[in-house]
Amino acid sequence: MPPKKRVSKKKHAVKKKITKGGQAMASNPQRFTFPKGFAWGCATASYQIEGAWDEDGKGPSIWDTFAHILGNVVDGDNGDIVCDHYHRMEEDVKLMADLGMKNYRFSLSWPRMFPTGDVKNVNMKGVDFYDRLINELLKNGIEPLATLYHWDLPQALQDKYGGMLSKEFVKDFTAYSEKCFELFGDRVKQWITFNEPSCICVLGFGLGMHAPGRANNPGTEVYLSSHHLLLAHAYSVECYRKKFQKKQKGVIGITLNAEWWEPVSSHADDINASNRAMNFTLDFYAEPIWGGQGEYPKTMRDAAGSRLPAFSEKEKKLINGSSDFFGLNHYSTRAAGRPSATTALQCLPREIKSLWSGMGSAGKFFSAIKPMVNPFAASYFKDMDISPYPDPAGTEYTTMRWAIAPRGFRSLLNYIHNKYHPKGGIIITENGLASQEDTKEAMEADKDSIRIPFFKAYLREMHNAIAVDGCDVRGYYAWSFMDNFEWSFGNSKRFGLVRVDYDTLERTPKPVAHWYKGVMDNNTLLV
Ligand code: PNW
Repeated sequence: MPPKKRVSKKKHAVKKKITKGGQAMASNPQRFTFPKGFAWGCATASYQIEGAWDEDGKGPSIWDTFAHILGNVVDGDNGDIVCDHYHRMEEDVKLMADLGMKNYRFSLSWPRMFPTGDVKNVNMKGVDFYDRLINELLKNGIEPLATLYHWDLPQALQDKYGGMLSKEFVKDFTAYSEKCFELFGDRVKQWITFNEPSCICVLGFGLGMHAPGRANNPGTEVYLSSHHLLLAHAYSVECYRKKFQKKQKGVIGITLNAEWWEPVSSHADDINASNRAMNFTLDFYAEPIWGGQGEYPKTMRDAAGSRLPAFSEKEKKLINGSSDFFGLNHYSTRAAGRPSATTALQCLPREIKSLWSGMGSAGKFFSAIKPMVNPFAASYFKDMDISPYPDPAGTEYTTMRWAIAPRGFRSLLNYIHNKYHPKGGIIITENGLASQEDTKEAMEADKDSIRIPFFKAYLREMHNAIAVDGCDVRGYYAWSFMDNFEWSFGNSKRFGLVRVDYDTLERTPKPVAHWYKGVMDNNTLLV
């Protein structure tokens, strides 16, 4: 059979399975109701939607710089305009309200408000934008959740001292966050310090796939940037708790990203490898905060030695317990196995293929692959010491090539609940998928045949985790409100509940948006 036909047959088969399942249950749908007060909503991030990258006094961010270098982003896309949310904010909030959003997670752009990163130099037009956004949300009955840092560091601080590689970053981030609490804390009652430390540090300082695009010292810089990030988080939380929390009555936490890692076989070495994968991705940041000791995981300290900085006794006390809830971004499940020459040879082609699809150019690709394959240089990847495999159940993949594996979501929630018992519960601050929609017509005709079943299946597993397993999950934010700039993949991956036409900037709700409204309105999933 020619390959083209094979692909379409496969796609068809998936659709059939899903439709059949949907129809079989449609006549007698099962209802899964979530706990009272469960927070439903959607999320975005400043650089991914705002555009207006150099307007009204905004300073450049490391993502402006990174995306402007040809070869860093697929198709040379960037965030200069993207969704133009900066100029269409009122219209977007209105659409959110129409689509039944009750909560909205957005991020504040540090360089829009403080162009040089220094809080002494404030750009009032930038502050005014977020003031208006927050007021508009509240006017429309939507509760704001603000992320202080979703990757757009002021370029000035990268130039001044290397950004997160310097301890100076800790002081500057804390000062910036304090200003935000002062400016918006009368209305914003939920704060997130950092979005996804692992993506920031591993992709930005290990693989060079994200700004600031460094991949030369993955054996030290991943650890150093992570260390400063965690300290900045801890000091910022201390500041909020000491100076604002009592009066403003809000909560503050951090969002970690994690895939669920399963062992590729029941062999003890493979089980150890999957545990190490969890340690190096999720626990790296979770253990210092929720592990009770303010320390990095032992496996990591053993593997990295002095390349992983240690917290002082004072810092341990500060970081331990420094989050009022556990923010979690989850997308997919993978498998880990013991490393060996044979498995490396088996696994590398797939890793290379998926890395390649996210790279703007061959040069970029080769610098990113180096830290993963160079057997001589110290690296975070070598310290982790696993062979990664695709999801063992071999299910379908999204257009990000991420496996659709809802059962992993339930396992991950259990892992976090049982290991950390986070006070304030777990809030899913992102979950969602990119699926292929080349035109508006194709998108409408397809009726979200991949997206709706994806959300149904993931929400069903979240419900299982809550109702059957007793996990304390308090909220869920779909990623994302609208199609946006997907980092090194540019505009090519569409994660939105709302479609954005990048030529006309027209917004069109996808079928999934109407379906999701039903879930939010009734606090109930019908399957
Ligand atoms: C998150 N991974 O990033 C970010 O918070 C969002 O800004 C982003 O648009 C969204 O997920 C979708 O990618 C991730 O490699 C980037 O597993 C990479 C991974 C996970 C999350």
